[in-house]
Amino acid sequence: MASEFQRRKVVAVFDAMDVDGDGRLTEADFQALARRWTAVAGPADPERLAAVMTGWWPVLKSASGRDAVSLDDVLLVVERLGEMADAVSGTADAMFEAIDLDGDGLISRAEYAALIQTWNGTPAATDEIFPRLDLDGDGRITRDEFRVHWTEFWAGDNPDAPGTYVFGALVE
Ligand SMILES: [Ca+2]
Ligand SMILES: [Ca+2]
Ligand SMILES: [Ca+2]
Repeated sequence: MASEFQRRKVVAVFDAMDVDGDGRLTEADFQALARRWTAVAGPADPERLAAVMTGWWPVLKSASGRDAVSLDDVLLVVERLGEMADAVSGTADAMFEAIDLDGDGLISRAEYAALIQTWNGTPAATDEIFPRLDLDGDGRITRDEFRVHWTEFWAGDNPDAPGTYVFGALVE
């Protein structure tokens, strides 16, 4: 069973992904997220960004076996993620490539802020979160740092872990 804390994290992300607010995730939600991302991404290749965001959909669809995915479906998938370490780190790498808008192999503050704006639909403060994710304090998030946070978010159960905040301050 997912813990209460994991459930709260998943609820927050589910609500962000459910762009049309009908309580189910469908392909249309991911297309809407992809449009939002390309709108805030500046000069980055819009097709590449859209491919990453809409790429979530077939994964969720096949993991849940449904055409419209409910919160409970997502929770069932998340419960199995602890045994799917390779899949989790694969999605971490795909997301990293998309967040790294200028392709320099690092996530800057501005690139992270663009991700959070996509996720929330509005600009949101990231000044307090970014330093927590930047484990070595060099002002950039490396691929290895991101992989640690991403895995913690999806498969971990520690409210104090920096990875809890990888999608912004969704969990209060
Ligand atoms: Ca929806
Ligand atoms: Ca970059
Ligand atoms: Ca760093």
